[in-house]
Amino acid sequence: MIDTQLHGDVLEIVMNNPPVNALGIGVRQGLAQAIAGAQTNPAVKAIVIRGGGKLFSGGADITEFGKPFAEPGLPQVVDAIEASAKPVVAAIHGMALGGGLEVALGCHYRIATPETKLGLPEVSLGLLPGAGGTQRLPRLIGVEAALEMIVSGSPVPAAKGAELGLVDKLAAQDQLAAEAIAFARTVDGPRRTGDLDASATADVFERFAENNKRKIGALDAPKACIEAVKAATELPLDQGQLKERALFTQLMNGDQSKALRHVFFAERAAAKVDGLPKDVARRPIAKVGVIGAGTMGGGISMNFLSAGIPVTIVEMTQEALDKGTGLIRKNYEATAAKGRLTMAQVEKAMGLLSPTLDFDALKECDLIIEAVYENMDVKKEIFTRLDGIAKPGALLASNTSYLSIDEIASATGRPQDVLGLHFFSPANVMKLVEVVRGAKTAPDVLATGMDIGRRIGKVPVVSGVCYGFIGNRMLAPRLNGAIAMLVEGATAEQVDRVSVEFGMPMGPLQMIDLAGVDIGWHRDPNRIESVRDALNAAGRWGQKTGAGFYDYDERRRPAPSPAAQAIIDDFRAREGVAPRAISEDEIVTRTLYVMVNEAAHILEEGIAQRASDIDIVWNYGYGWPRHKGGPMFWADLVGLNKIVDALDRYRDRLGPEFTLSPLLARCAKEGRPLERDARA
Ligand code: 3H9
Repeated sequence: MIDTQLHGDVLEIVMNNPPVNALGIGVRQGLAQAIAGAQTNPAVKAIVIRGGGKLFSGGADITEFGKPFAEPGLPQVVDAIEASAKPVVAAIHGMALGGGLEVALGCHYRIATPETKLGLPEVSLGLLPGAGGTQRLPRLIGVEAALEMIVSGSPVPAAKGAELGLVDKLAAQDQLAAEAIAFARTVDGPRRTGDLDASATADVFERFAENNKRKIGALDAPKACIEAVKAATELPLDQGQLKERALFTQLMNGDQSKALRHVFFAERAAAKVDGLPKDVARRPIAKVGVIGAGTMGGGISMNFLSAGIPVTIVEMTQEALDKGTGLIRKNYEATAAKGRLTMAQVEKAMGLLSPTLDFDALKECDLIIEAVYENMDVKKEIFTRLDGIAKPGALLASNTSYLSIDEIASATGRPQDVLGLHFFSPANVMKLVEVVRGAKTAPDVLATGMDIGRRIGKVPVVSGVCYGFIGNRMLAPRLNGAIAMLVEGATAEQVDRVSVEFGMPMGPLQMIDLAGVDIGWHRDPNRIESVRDALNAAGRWGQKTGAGFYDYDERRRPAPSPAAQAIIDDFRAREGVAPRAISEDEIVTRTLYVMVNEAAHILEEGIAQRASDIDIVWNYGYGWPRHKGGPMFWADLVGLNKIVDALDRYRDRLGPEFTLSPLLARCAKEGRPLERDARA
């Protein structure tokens, strides 16, 4: 894992631990031995450390976390590097992240290629830099810049690193090793971490915490990062490192970091498709067609346009086409107004869009995505038509949120080319795409669907065919439970508060207001069979009409609605339901535990490949708080017995469609987590 080579009087130490040169025990031992050996070798005058392959290092080996650490630990290795009596130069390319950057900070000098990114992203794993990073970085670049890097976790490019004093010299990629060796010969001996200028730091921590209050919220790691950097201003290096270590260990053992580490690996696992050979050939996608220029069709198109892929968008009427195209432009211009795009980029994206009323124009496309309203007959008609137009081998995708991909595919003579690509609203923003694998979807079609998702910056997750796929199928019992509790006596604010306090971006009723109370409504104002019917009949269709379960102001901020409450009270009275007090326990059961139960059904039926995929769906499609892992991870944390007991307790209120998942019951009984191997 460590290769060494003597170039005259300079020892080159190369970390070789593909794919990211993680600093696992083998690398740590190798580094420690090489540094120690260099001290006693009179032929060595200076040392260069670099990474083999595509980067310097992606940091500590995260797979070792949560287990007992093997010696030497990374802090010891970094201390040994800094203590070297012979100058040590880090030659950095690609990335130096987390422990990787901490190794570089232990080195006396740093030389990097201009493309390099340097960062301490530990905070996104619910941790802090635990190998001296919180103590050395502020001493090197100042407290404010260090706080920013450590608490945001965002890497900086090498040029910025040079401005900050983090990088001493830039060198082109093909010159890096040679320049680092030459540089090592010229430096003035070891240069160790200096003292911190504490004079300018009086109120910086309070100000920083205040300015970032919203981002930090309930997260433990950013708070601990601030505390650790503060310690750098108060304590000598060795004592500061002890404080850092204590905070690191505390975070490592906490549930938030466990959850965030789970999400890190879950996201990577989701990219892997069961039963699909890794090397299956992909079909080339150079041109995309989108059918329907409504909100979804427009948002979907933007993803491809932004990635530089031309899109032909088809509508039925010129009016709808103009409206849709106008909305795409408006969205791009709004992003430009916020400074996140230049107008040249807007024009470039719009230049790749070909709006047309001519369905035949789709014959050029390698991937065609249907994004019309949810009606099976309409979708089948479109796919039959597509079958006659699309070129051989084109991927035919539906953005349906609920309907059967198999039935849609049956309308074509090429069901092997058909799949679901289910985007989440707003489709240009939300990262999730459910890639729906039909019974006949060909392996290369599925693999291409996953690839194209990643190419446009999404997180694709495979789902089997069922009503609502993974995400929306779990949403149904959550929304039904929320509405039923209103009829039984809860208020909308009471129900939604539980989810918001949990960390979701909004509660279930706020979500219905956002999506539209009228979705799926029969449109007969005299037929009032549910609270939704009653609200719809009164014109309360949600945010778009300024009124739904809540009242909305012009900036779409919700306020409790006496009018909605009166409609609910009236409906309750008509149904002869006596209102009762609804406890928080019941709200949790009927809005969260029911989702876990539905997810267990989904897992058991093989609709989701693995429990962690379900977590990713809820993280990226619905804003489940990452520091709570995802519904399945969270369920294991809460305790499956507790969930099953609660579901049993409220079983008579969960509706006739409720059935306890046998998998959930079994895992609870056997004390087995849902998360691992749950279908075995
Ligand atoms: C830390 O350093 C703590 C220290 O302060 C203190 C210690 C005492 N470890 O993402 P990819 C795997 S905390 C183990 O697809 P890319 C990954 O699971 C660490 N494994 O590649 C995947 O495996 P598989 C701070 C790791 O090119 C494979 O490598 N560092 C690690 O798209 C390829 O990964 C970070 O938070 C790791 N550190 O992106 C950086 N990193 O193929 C974490 C990756 O089996 N890493 N793997 O699915 C990243 O952000 C990205 O991997 C990176 C490359 C940007 C480096």
